[in-house]
Amino acid sequence: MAKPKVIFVLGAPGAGKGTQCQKIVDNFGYVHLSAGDLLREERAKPDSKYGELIETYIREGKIVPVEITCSLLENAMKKSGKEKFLIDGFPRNQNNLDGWNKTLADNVKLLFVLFFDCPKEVCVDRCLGRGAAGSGRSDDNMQSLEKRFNTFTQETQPIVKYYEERGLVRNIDATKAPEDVFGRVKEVFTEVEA
Ligand code: UP5
Ligand code: MG
Repeated sequence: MAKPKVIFVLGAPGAGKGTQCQKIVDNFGYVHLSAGDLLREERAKPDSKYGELIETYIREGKIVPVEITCSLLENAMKKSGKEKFLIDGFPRNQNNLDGWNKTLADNVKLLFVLFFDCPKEVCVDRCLGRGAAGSGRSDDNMQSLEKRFNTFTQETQPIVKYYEERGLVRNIDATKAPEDVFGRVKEVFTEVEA
């Protein structure tokens, strides 16, 4: 049986990963797995062993240990019964990359890494706007956002570089309106599907 196909979706906090993934799902039939959403769901379970740990890491903009994230991703992939996945917001640091390479990497085919390029000021405005509109996310505040951006710069950008060196990154300008950003995303996916 063919290995499931995976696309990693990376970009700064608020770059529009979730928004664009939804459009890719609607147009190209992928399953969207947001690592952040899976962690937030796990945190909300009353019987979770990891609820408190996850909440602390998210508020502090730190990256949850990979064993937790990879097992959530693996379960979600199995449960879906599908074979084309967008993995949104992962891998975000060296620990994530090592854990992925050790466990799941050989069982899937990584097609490419979709990277949403967006400057900090634009991203911060978007996240604060979402917070003000009642997102309920405990990290949509200036204090958490500073930490999320530090983590992005120090830990996630080197991972993007790692994949760039392997020729796997598809860069997208994420500053424009959602439909315009998706115009470029569509081109990338149309090439892949061809
Ligand atoms: N918006 C979107 N696109 C727009 C556009 N083109 N023009 C104008 N507005 C636009 O969008 C954010 C906001 O901007 C929304 O209001 C949207 O309408 C608007 P969204 O699509 O949600 O952006 P996204 O990039 O998905 O932003 P998100 O806040 O989800 O990014 P993060 O990477 O910060 O969040 P994530 O959920 O991935 O992770 C949260 C935390 O979980 C991490 O900080 C970390 O602590 C933890 N985590 C791990 O530990 N490990 C993991 O593997 C993953 C997460
Ligand atoms: Mg998101």
